[in-house]
Amino acid sequence: MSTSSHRRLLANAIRALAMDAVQKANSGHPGMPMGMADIAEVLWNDHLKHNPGNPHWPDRDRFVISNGHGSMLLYALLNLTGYPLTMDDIRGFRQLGSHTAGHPEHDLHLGIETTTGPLGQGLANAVGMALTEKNLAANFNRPGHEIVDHRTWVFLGDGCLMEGVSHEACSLAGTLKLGKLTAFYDDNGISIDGEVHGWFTDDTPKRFEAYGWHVVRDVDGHDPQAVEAAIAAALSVTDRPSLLCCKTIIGFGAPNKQGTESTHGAALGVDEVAAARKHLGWTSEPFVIPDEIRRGWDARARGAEAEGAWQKRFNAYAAQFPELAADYQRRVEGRLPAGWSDVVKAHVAQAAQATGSLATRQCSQQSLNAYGPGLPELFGGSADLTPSNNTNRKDSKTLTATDVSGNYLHYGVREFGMAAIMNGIALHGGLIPYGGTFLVFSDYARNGMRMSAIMKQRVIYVMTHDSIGLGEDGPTHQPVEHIPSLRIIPNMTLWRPCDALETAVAWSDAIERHGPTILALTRQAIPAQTRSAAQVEAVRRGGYVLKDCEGAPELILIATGSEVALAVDAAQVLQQKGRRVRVVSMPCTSVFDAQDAAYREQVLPRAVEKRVAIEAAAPETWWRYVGTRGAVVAMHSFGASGVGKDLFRHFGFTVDNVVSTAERVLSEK
Ligand SMILES: Cc1ncc(C[n+]2csc(CCOP(=O)(O)OP(=O)(O)O)c2C)c(N)n1
Ligand SMILES: [Mg+2]
Repeated sequence: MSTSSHRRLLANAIRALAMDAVQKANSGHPGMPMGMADIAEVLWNDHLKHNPGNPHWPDRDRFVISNGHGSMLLYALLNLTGYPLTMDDIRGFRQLGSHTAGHPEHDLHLGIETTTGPLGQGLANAVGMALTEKNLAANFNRPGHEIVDHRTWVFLGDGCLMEGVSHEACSLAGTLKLGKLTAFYDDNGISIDGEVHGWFTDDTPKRFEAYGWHVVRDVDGHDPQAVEAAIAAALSVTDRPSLLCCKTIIGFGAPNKQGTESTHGAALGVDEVAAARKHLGWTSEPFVIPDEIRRGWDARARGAEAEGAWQKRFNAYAAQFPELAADYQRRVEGRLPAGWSDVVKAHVAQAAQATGSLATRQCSQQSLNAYGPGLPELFGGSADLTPSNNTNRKDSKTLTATDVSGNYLHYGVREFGMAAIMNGIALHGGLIPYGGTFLVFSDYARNGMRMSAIMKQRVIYVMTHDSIGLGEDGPTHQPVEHIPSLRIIPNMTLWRPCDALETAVAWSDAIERHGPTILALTRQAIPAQTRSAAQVEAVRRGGYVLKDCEGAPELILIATGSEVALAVDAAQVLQQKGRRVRVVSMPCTSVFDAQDAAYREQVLPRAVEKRVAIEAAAPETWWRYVGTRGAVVAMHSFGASGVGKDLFRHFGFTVDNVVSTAERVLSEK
């Protein structure tokens, strides 16, 4: 334990680095790091369990800055405690190619746990991390062998609490009694527009108490002893998450600007930086940390010791429970079990035999039943649509506050919270999360889905009721623009399978992929297609020839999901009329795009310029496949309330319309 004045000195190192880096970049947010420095100093020096020498240590505490504009706080902490984040990295704050991006970008090698910046989501990520810890502990720990035993700490600001997602995530965290989650609220009374009392007057402590949290009020965030006491209180309450409401002064130490919004998101200015140096008694040059202060922060020896002690305990555990230990190691490293590819092969072979009609949401459930039992890390859930999304499987066991060992979470009606919590689960490691809702409500979840994509996390979105085909619920529930708009998110993989086989392949691809996947699935039954062995094999390429003609085709129909059968029927009519027509099923455009040029040319020969794409969604993403001489049978308006079959007819998804569209395309010069 250090004395108060020494502690202040240590905290001032964060303040100096933050104001200097922001000043050098002439861009960034000095206010939060300067305001939360004292809290961070106590947490990191006295409580955080981590090893700068190994940011991958699976039993490390997780630390998340949800008010991610305060990224310089994290970079300063990582540098000072001994992670391989150098002073050059800090000098390069916010510059292209540096590791010190404007907002933290997930980079575990440096100890950056998650990408934050969209306010509120870091808090939800932390909920997912704490939940995962609790679940893994319940499944892996044995009496006397607590090999999973770490905490999740999260910093957040007024903005995080104003955001609705904080409600979704924290309400669920309270219900699930995530006792090892501790949140530090930077209660500085300031957001960008000024003093928050004009737009944020919630009684935050009462709000969190109502969620079932343990709340410590009125902590002086600049008094290390008060912070210490608040943390001690949090540690003593094990059956509820804790919110420590810390009163701070934004920009603490900048004598003329502290306490005002002017410190939030702009460089302090040369004069104010100089004044702050004087005010804080900080005499070092920019980007120079005196040795004594560096020693005070250096956590490498302590970290190595902590991990070494854990490793010893883990070795004892492994000696007694070798299978559990091997499974734990496999899962935290994100490796699939031995024999996984055999499981996929068997299920795919079975799905290839499917006949008759089935909704792809039901096909999806069959795949879950095939893949789930051998994959204990497959962690399901739904935003209160389990019977509609068919996300439960025969080995599903509901996770509850009293039995957290389950592999299925009822997220409640919280689509955004579910997405952001799943990101936290995936980031933590040890579980592969999937969660269901209606595709139309991807809008609610969307920024969380985008964050999965930015961070390339293995999160699987099971999104059913994927078109007007859902029927009577009407236009509020019928996705139109969703499929194309989700397809264009970089790193996002969207599969829209047409039957059991394509669904089986889509699921295996999602589980194997390092990045997020959306499975767009039908509510209504659609017929199984028949395929040759080569075609079965080709599904994993994202697009393939499903029906071909004698000789070179003069026209190609391209379809996905529920429209594949329509394309097949239309092709048959066209063939009967003497036309040479090929049908391409394209369940996943991005996977198809990633195939080699020769394969793509084989499926969609450049010479065949007459093409018609058919998809019950907005047409935009198909023009690049059909070209200017092609056409798209698509949705050009919102849907309507009615029987699904009637809607397909009404909106032109009929054999007649596809045939006449194809004939028009063929007739055009
Ligand atoms: C979802 C989202 N909306 C808006 C922003 C832009 N923004 C960044 S910080 C901020 C104000 C945050 O206030 P507070 O959390 O109190 O931070 P402080 O100024 O106290 O550091 C806003 C609106 C954002 N990053 N994320
Ligand atoms: Mg604030």
